[in-house]
Amino acid sequence: MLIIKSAEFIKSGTDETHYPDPIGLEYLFLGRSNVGKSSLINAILNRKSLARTSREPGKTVTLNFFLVNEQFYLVDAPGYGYARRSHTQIETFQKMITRYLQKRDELRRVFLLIDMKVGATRDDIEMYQYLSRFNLEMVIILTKMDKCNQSERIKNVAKIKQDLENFDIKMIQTSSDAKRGIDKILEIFEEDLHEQSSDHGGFDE
Ligand SMILES: Nc1nc2c(ncn2[C@@H]2O[C@H](COP(=O)(O)OP(=O)(O)OP(=O)(O)O)[C@@H](O)[C@H]2O)c(=O)[nH]1
Ligand SMILES: [Mg+2]
Repeated sequence: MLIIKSAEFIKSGTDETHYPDPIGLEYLFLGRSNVGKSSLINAILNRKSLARTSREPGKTVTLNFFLVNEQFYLVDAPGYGYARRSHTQIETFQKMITRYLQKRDELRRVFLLIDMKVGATRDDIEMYQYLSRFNLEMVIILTKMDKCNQSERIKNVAKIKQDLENFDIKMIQTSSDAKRGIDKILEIFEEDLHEQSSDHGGFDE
């Protein structure tokens, strides 16, 4: 499993003039406000509060770039579906994400987070459908699994698949609080890194 040797916040920004120089691999974390994006990034990186988290939704307002092992970036995004955002703020958010998805060639996967207890909201379904129009790999992360018992988990997974109208999609159940499912995400990074190095051939002497 991938070992996190270093993790640092590099910068935040809203458009390509602010993105850091690409390093080849990048992952975007998207999801409703309060779903647990920043908490998950901290759990992955094994850091208490590198990414800022809050009980108050709307904590993250820009794309925040975290450099990991000097090998890839994790990008924390603001949440959507936050009722107290104005129409203009929603539009700004949508433009920011669209631009990022169009401009950032290094984006390897989007992790779309859905609260396992709450299930897929209308906004989640719309975001999923929107992302499906891009040629990208998506992984659904179900968050806060500690809030569900075993039978709720089974029931809610089935319901979310049904709501997304996709029964084959890759879903990973996680809890940042209980540190569960994090290893599965680390495995994905490791596989991607491995694939990337074999793509480049073995003759770089
Ligand atoms: N029980 C439980 N609570 C969690 C978990 N992950 C996050 N939370 C809580 O959910 C709240 C929101 O977490 P954040 O990580 O700030 O959520 P976010 O998606 O980054 O929110 P925005 O930045 O507003 O979009 C906090 O109170 C967290 O403590 C989890 O795995 N289990
Ligand atoms: Mg956040």
